[in-house]
Amino acid sequence: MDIKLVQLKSCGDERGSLIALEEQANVPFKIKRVYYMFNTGENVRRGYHAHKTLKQVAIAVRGSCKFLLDDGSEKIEVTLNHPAQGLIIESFVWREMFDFSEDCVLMVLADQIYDESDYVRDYNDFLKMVEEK
Ligand code: T46
Repeated sequence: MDIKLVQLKSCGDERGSLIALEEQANVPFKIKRVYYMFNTGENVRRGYHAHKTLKQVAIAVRGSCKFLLDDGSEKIEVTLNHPAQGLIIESFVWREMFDFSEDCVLMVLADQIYDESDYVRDYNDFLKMVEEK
């Protein structure tokens, strides 16, 4: 599986750092939604789904967490631990997020508004859908 972990350009000076996210530039789609998760409890593992069409970019703007990405034939673990790293998550990739640091703020930019019907929450259904693609 091709893991797309992009390095986001940081504009730093003596005052600190700044990263700008721009649709169809360093974010490879039109941004329809932004959400972020924080205060994630110890040993929490979340996600456990794939999306039929949604594309996203995930950035740990503070702290760190891990992703398990699974395209149905390969599983890869990715650590996000820097605000200048953007993980592109394509559709039809099963994802689980875990090992959140106490201070982790995981921000996600998405190309669609929230739509429960886009989720595939059963792993066997996911495998079948990948096979039939
Ligand atoms: C994904 C991973 C990386 C909303 O009302 N609007 C939203 O935009 C989102 C994302 C969630 N919600 C509600 C639905 C649930 O009641 O927030 C609650 C938690 O969402 P969920 O259980 O889907 O969270 P995760 O961490 O399992 O998954 C989320 C995204 O839903 C998902 O698209 O790819 O983060």
